[in-house]
Amino acid sequence: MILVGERLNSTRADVLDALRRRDGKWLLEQARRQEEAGAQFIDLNCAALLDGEIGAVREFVPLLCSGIGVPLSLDSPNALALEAGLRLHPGRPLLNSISGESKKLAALLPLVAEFKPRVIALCLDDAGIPRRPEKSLEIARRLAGLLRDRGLAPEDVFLDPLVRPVGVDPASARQFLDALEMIKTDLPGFRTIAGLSNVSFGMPSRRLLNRTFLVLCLERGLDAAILDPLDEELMDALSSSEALLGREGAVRSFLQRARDRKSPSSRPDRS
Ligand code: THG
Repeated sequence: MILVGERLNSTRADVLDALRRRDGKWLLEQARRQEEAGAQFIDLNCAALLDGEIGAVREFVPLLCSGIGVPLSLDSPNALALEAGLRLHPGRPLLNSISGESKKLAALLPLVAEFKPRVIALCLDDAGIPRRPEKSLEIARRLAGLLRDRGLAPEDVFLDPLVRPVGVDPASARQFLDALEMIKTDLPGFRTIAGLSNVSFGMPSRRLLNRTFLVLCLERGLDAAILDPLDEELMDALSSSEALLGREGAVRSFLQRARDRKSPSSRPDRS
């Protein structure tokens, strides 16, 4: 499972505060902790700063990139903020996100062709987030084709079927899982991703719902997740599910996790 650390999101009060204070030290520390916990990308969303977003991207993308060993996931609804991030990011970030909306495609496809980032493609279009899994697949196919035509390899494309809150529509998680399975079957080689916590908006026991949803997604073959890697119960659910599903290297990782828990300060050596 490819993990995208979600903590540096300006919807969180502590992150918004740090961005406003221009506290690069705090932001970098959050990024490092997520990398240490296993995140392969660090999501950075500064959108809640509104007019200040692009300035924050220009300041913190270089700072974070110089202090961590993994690329960023540039997360914004604003194409200009994404472009600012792409221009300043060394190596290949994850562009979060493009979608089937015509305005997004017009603004972002040229940037994809120019920078060749890895890309999260949201399965929604000008009509919104589909309810029917067949419609999600249709959008996924179209986006997969457009991104391939811009020079991306399938493994650089993360298709996100977008889960809606289960409190709004009890069928939403099931529809997401069905869309996920159809995409996995129809578009082999492409990757799939989920932002788990959308499923639990407005509900109690959100972390329980999020981690149970992760297990269901794993069973259908989910490749990547945007999550909080510092959530130990979530990471336990991930580790045990991957071991039980026989994913490559997962039993060994599960055993390592159990050993680390017993002796958190002294990691056993490999002899
Ligand atoms: N798909 C893609 N990108 C995404 C999402 C997605 N980016 C944003 C979001 N969904 C995933 N990221 C986050 C980041 C932080 C939080 C949730 C999702 C978070 N939420 C707090 C909580 O759940 O308790 C509430 C925020 C607060 O502190 O007020 O921290 O689906 N491609």
